Amino acid sequence: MLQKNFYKSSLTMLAMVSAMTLSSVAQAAAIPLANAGFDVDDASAGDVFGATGWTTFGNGFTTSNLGPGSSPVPDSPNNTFKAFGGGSGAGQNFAATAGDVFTMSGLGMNFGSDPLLGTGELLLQIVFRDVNGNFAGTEAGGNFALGFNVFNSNVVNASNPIDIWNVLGVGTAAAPDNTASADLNVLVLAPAGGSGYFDSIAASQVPAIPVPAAVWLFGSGLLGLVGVARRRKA
Ligand SMILES: [Ca+2]
Repeated sequence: MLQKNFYKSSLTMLAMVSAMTLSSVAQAAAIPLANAGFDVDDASAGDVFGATGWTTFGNGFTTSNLGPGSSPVPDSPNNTFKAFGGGSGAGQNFAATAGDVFTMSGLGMNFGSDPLLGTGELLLQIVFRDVNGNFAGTEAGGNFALGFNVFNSNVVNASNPIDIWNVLGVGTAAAPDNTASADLNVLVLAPAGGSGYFDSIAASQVPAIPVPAAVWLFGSGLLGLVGVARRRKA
């Protein structure tokens, strides 16, 4: 009877431990984006070039003119990032390994005073790079195929209502082989003119090889319990 109860409680404990292990495997780790809300770098009224923690390219700057769902923003400081023209934006780079799965989300707005024209659009983008900074991956299909090492979110374009915040998201962006890092970008592609705003960027990363240490600990714990059970039986 005692033996039976011991096995029972052992199994319950094992089930609990394995459930905890599994849940930690499934959990995506939030990426520690610097200045994710673009709220740093705007000392006072008006626009300030640059966005602390972000590498900016093309024409982009932080501004206090707009906040999510309101213009002008009532709860200062609640600054945003504005970009305009062809190929402008900002990005941050994080270490990554082949098989890592990234996600990215944020808010994007078509700006009413300088709206997107033609095929112009704004979006979020994840780009995987190798150790040399080139596009990662040597799988069949070459090194530059959208959806292979470059992942785009849904877009905001000229057909979107102006001055309305839209939720943008890149889901399930899996790093190809040879991946060493990932760029998380906010982008405005508007060669015909126009501008857009970004705010509240977030991202997550699920490692390719999930918590091997926890798995080993779980395995050795299992062996230990079996050993104890055997000794009790004898
Ligand atoms: Ca903000």
